[in-house]
Amino acid sequence: MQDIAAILAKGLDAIAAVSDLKSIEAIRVEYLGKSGHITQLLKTLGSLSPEERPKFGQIINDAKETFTLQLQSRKEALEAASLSQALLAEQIDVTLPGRGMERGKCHPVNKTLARIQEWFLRLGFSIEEGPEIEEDFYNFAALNIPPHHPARAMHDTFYFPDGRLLRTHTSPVQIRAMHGKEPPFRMIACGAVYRYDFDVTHTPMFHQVEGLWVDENIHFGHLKGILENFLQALFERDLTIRFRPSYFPFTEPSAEVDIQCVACAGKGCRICSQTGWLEVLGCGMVHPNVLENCKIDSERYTGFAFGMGVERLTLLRYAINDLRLFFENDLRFLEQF
Ligand code: 2NM
Repeated sequence: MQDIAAILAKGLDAIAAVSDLKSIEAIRVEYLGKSGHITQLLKTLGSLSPEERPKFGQIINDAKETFTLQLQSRKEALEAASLSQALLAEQIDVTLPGRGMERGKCHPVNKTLARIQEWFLRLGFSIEEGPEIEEDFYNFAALNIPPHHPARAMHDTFYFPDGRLLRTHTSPVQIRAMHGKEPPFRMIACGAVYRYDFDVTHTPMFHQVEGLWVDENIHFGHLKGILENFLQALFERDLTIRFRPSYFPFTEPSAEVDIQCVACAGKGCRICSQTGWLEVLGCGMVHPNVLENCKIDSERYTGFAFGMGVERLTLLRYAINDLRLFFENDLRFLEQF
């Protein structure tokens, strides 16, 4: 009787003292396992007389039940404590304010593009769009660029296996807009163009705006007047402009347009390579072959056209010295416009 009471008392003390789930399992094994203290007590029953056996059997079973109940409730208490500790450790405060998204800004290239578009819209030009994946006819043939012209070489043009290509300029948009229709046409075509070219001053994708005015009696004077006014509005100053003879297959005559250097006002600096001039666009009178390719009567109609690179104009407008900044999308750069 004393043994039983002592074993039970010791067991209950051990349960009360335990503070983790691993130790509680060790105690269960120590008392209730195959050779545990209480299991051993039950095994002694066989050596008792038949008269004593039920009495001691009852007492040992009561002790076992008391022990088991205590063990179970202690285990549950420890499990509950460990769960609430885990929940506390993983607690997050869902009411805290978020880290906050940084606000986007209009890209400087888009700002320049918007400004160009507004100016030409005010003059009654329409804005035309077209596909970036083009056919040879619209990108080259219709523009009087013959099959073996160097501009078609693999080194300038991204070709698809089926012979289509990424447009190298936005003129195919204008060809599509004119083809088989009757002038007058007064439009600009804006968008991404692609050339196999990548260095400090060239990226394989950039943006162009090309303009076109076709009607009866359109002449070079209209071209000069429009472009001079446009460039003065874009750069917001009374710029001096010059036209230099040039060559494009799709215009005749052709010219390149320079503005007086915006950095040194024509005195000569690094930006203008000491010339005092910056080349900003190409232009000319639309070649009669181009009009005929669009089924337009080149005896009756004439027109002028021009093209410019939006990235280049943006560099000059904001005095940015590195083209790569446009493509990195670093907010510290973009936030400045
Ligand atoms: C330029 C320079 C000169 C041009 C020609 C045409 C079209 F479709 F009407 F023939 N669009 N744009 C043109 C003319 C583009 O970019 C430097």
